[in-house]
Amino acid sequence: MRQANKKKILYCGIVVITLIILLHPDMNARRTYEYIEKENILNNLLEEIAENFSSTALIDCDYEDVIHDETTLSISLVDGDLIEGHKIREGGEYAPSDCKPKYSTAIIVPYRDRAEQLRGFLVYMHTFFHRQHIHYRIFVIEQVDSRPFNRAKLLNIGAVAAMKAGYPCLVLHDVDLLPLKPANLYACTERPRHMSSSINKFRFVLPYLNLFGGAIAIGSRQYKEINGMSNDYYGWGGEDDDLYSRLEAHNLKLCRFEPDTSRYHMFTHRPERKTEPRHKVLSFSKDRMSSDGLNSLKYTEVATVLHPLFTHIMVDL
Ligand code: BGN
Repeated sequence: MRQANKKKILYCGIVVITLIILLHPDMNARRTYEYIEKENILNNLLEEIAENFSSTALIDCDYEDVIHDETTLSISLVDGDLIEGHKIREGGEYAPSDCKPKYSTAIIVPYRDRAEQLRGFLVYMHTFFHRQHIHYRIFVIEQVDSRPFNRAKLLNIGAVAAMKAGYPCLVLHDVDLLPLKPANLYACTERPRHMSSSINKFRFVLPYLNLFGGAIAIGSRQYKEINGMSNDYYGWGGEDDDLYSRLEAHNLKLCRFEPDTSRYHMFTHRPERKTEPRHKVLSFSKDRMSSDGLNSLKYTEVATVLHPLFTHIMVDL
């Protein structure tokens, strides 16, 4: 075969393969995943306030303005301080005083050994929440033992504390993620919601359709129904996929907001070491879910401290 013909065949091959990759349905699905349209967001929210919480305000808070807020916050807020007179109560709880909030949300953050990131996260998040008119409290659950990090078990511990405090809605949130759009309302939808579907680290593209990690919102009742998360994932990865399979087993379909509203900034850090056992644990996910989770949660609470900006629960797993 002549050299020129060979080149032509090679060239056509590359074009065909590129087209197959680009036109593959999953590729498009990731870029244009199904989401709740803006005008339907408020109808989809679970309107429920924490037990024991009452507001003296006379008018209800308005959330139309929040979901139509086009602002993008600057991540440089992490280097600043909170405004004076911010009215955050000890333990990191806040509610607007000039209107009656319709939503109470517990933000649960698993944590170890990232003091500077946590400081930036707290300042940023409290500033962010003040634009949302919700009642919320930030719980930071710190693993104090030296075993590999167990994100899901820490989230279970936080969920138990938040439910005890009467919160009907849980947001499970990584400390290295910052929501960029105040329109991304931190309230629970009727279906569990994957909030961080558009992260700078993944070039603002959803890596795969069943991803259910980073920042998610789930009603306390639903979290109980699926027996929370698995306690068996030590080290990086898999625990969020396990959570997704629990939703699937309970016929709970996830939902998302549109990509532009769901934009997040992820702080860069050394990649965590990926652990091999996660593949095996994940393959038995559905067999274990009724006996591994909230109903088998065992740990030692070392201390709980109410800081000005957060509730700090220290645990030995
Ligand atoms: C996946 C991880 C998730 C992680 C996403 C995004 C696993 C399971 C392998 C059996 N899943 O690959 O935990 O959130 O990447 O980083 O590792």
